[in-house]
Parts: sequence; structure tokens; C-alpha cells
Amino acid sequence: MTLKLLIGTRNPSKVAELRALLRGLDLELESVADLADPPPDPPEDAPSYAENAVFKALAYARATGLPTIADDSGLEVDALGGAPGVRSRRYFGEDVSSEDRNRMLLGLLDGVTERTARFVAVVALARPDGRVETFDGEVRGEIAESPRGDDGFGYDPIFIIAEDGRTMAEVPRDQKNAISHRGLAAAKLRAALADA
Ligand code: ITT
Repeated sequence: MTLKLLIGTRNPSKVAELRALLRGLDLELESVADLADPPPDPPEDAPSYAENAVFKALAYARATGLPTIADDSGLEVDALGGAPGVRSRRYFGEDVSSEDRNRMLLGLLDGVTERTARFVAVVALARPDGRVETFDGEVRGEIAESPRGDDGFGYDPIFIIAEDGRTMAEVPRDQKNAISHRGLAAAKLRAALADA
């Protein structure tokens, strides 16, 4: 039977990626933006991706009565002690564009040669009755000297994929999905949904 599933995110790029990553399963996917009366945005101030993802997924599932997936993700730069990390969207200020965030991050790494980093994602699947599962993924890379590529979103133009050399914004979306933190987490989610 087709399962109706809410994608509990306000980020349209995440919605597009998650839709592609769940393609082929017997799901009817709806996103928060599709809801006639969307619930308020859940807070995201927990210290871990998993806690934030669980909180978001549960809040949307309880408010809508729909099983919900939510993603919490971030970029961890070793030379910055793992920052911006779980605060990736707000680290450089609330209403800062991706371009400006990337510029500011490159500024912090000016002259730094140790540029290793990783993208991390936790996807939570919550049921309205309170059951929750989490699925995680990460991809290693390094921070570029300057932005490259037009695909993807967020920090993609400054993240060089390890053993590839291209940035996440230089690879086509299906290739990003095959290797990305979100793609790896979604592969585990797919397996769980297929078993459900
Ligand atoms: P929701 O909470 O509504 O899902 P958000 O954009 O606020 O949307 P997060 O709190 O998880 O999501 O913030 C994650 C940030 O980390 C995101 O806004 C990007 O800046 C960055 N990020 C996460 N995944 C990324 C990816 O695949 N490519 C580039 N940047 C990414």
C-alpha cells in the first residue's frame, strides 16, 4: 500500500534531493511547503544532528499525523574544530546568503593548508505515535581555495570530494546523491522503508 510521507524540511534543495533519493519506492511524498496549514518551524538548537533531526521529524509528525522524515546536516572543518558543524546554517548569521557564508568560511581558512572537512547528515523517520528511527551518512573532502560549480546548494561549491577533485557543485545531482552524506543516510532509510 502506498505510504504517505511528509518531508519535514523548509529547505527546497533538501526536498529535491530527498525526493530523488526516495524515487521508486511506493511513497506519496509531500513537503512542508505543500501543506495548506503548515505547523510552525521546530527549533533546532540541540547539540547534535540526531537530536535536531528527531525533534524536527517528531514535531512535524505529531502536528500533521503523517509519518515524517527530517534531515539535519552540516559541514565540519577540521581546522575550525569541527565548525560550522551542527550550526551550519546559522554559524555566520541568520539571514546570510550561501555565497556570503562560503566567502566567510574561505576567509577563516585564508592561509590554512590543512583543509580537510566532511559533510554529515542524520535523517530521522518519525511516526505520529512517537516511534523514531535515525539514519546517518558522511562524506569526506576538503575545502577549496575558491567556489567552483553551479549545482547543489549551501557549501557545495567549496567542498572538494575526496579522491575525486571536483566540488560537490561540479558533479551532476545524481552523482552527488550517489555519494553524499544525505545520499548515504537515505540509502539506509530506503532499506528500512522497504522492510516496513
Ligand atoms: P531544515 O532545517 O528546514 O531542514 P536547513 O537548511 O535549516 O533546513 P539544517 O538546519 O540541517 O537545514 O542546516 C544544514 C545546513 O548545512 C544547510 O543549510 C547548508 O548550509 C549546509 N548543508 C547541509 N547539507 C548540505 C549539502 O548537501 N550541500 C551543501 N550544504 C549543505
